[in-house]
Amino acid sequence: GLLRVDHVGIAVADLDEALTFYSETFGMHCVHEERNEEQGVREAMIAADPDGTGARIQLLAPLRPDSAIAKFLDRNGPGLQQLAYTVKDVEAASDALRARGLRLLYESPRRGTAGSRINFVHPKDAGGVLVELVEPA
Ligand code: MC0
Repeated sequence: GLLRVDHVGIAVADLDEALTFYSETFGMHCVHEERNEEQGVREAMIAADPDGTGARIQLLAPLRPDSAIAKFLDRNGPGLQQLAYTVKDVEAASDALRARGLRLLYESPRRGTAGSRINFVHPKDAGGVLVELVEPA
């Protein structure tokens, strides 16, 4: 099952600009940054609390025009794109949701942030929310 909210993902056009905005406006700081070529994103995890162990926000910027984030930005502009939950076992969690009739986007898990394993529930099967399942490394 789901253990907790892992992060909330926000689509942005430019990662460096967004990092500056969140830092200068909200005093949030970056706890992790990477490129994920398969997902076509440059992403940064940011946190409000000084030790970075509390809730995290994932800023997601497109690497390519055909990526999921580029399409989202074209359609909606910047804003909330996904809600991610931590799970212990992403395969088991995916199977349990499939058994309840939900469509998972990937047949088997793919690589997510910081070596995690991830899958997604189709937003049309989750009340209009793109739900990500994250099994941390
Ligand atoms: C699309 N829809 C959404 C949505 N994206 N609804 C809520 N939240 C979103 N983010 C809606 C569309 O408006 C459309 O509704 C319907 O879903 C189906 O759209 P579609 O045209 O069939 O599909 P696309 O091309 O819009 O793609 C949507 C889909 C895609 C979710 C399949 O974005 C995808 O594969 N996402 C998973 C990968 C991903 O998001 N990667 C970036 C984050 P209407 O009513 O108009 O029909 S990478 C990441 O997150 C990693 C690094 C990590 O956390 O570790």
